[in-house]
Amino acid sequence: MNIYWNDQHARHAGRQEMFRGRLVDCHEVPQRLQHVLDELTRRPVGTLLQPAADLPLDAALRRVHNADYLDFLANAWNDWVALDPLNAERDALPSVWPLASRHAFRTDTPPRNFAARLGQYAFDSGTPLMAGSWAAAREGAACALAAAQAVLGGERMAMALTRPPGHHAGPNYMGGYCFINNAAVAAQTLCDGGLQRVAVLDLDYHHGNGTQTIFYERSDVFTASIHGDPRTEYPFFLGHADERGHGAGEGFNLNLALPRGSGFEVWWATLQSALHAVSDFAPQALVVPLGLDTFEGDPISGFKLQSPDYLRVGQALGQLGLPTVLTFEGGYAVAEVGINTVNVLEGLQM
Ligand code: SP5
Ligand code: ZN
Repeated sequence: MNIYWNDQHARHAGRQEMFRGRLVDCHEVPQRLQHVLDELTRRPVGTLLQPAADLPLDAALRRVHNADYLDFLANAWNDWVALDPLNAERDALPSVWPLASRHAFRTDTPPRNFAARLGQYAFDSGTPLMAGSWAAAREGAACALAAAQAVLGGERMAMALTRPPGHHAGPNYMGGYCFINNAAVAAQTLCDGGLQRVAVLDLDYHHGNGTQTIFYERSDVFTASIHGDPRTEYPFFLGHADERGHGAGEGFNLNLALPRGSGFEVWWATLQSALHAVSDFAPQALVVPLGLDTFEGDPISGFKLQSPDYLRVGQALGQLGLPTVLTFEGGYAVAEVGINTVNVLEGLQM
């Protein structure tokens, strides 16, 4: 299996995120990816590669994100520092938003103030943006593009080992530690490479809201997500069972929400339902946004999977027999995230 890893990832290392009225240390840290690399050295289940420098990355990004949002990201750090030179020492976090409410705030009058623009393009205050965030996110997306191209070229499996993660990023917004939706880049690349039907099966603890939104009106990309019930779990405002797609996409989105505290038995049964739905769609390829925050030791999540369970998860995915691209999403039990990730990759190849 080809594993494209993002050698720019550590340029994104947010310091603090807003949580319940305080700034707390970031959970999404560079050591996460380093632990996966270390485990891959111990158990070389794939070939570590870097994406080629000449990939058509900008075109691929524009296929899933709006041009104004990409421009915003590309210039965000300079704009943040221009707002106040002392900002060079601080990560950017939003603090004001155009809340959607009838006759309330307008979104058709783009503000010039950068703090307002950040609020326009970010849906939470838990996603710090810093000097290297754009470079890291871009290179991560290049990994997703390279992985999809490898699969189009005949590889059975490829992984984009990236941070920052991607599945919360929508067409024109960041949030949930995500800037560019790497799984959506991979899925769209597979479509643009000639595949008629691509399935996305999101296994992160949190609902893959960005991916759902990006493909919500499409019947060529089936999106499914198993996640903590949004009535109690982040991202709260999407991920419910009655969201089934819209227009041509009606019936092509599946949300399987489970209560906080769910263990492997119920999660596994839910995975079987998701795999049946994926098979019924008869996709030509599969994209798996792989979050390891379903682990029992995860500090911000509420499922109870154990390390050996991830071998079975990988095996079940492999048994679909589909060309498969994986992207690295959440997973904040830093010491175990390498073992759990490589367990999935090992299971996939059993
Ligand atoms: C990719 C991904 O997994 N994103 C998850 C984003 C979750 N952000 C909100 C988490 C808030 C939890 N903060 C808990 C602090 C306890 N000390
Ligand atoms: Zn997550």
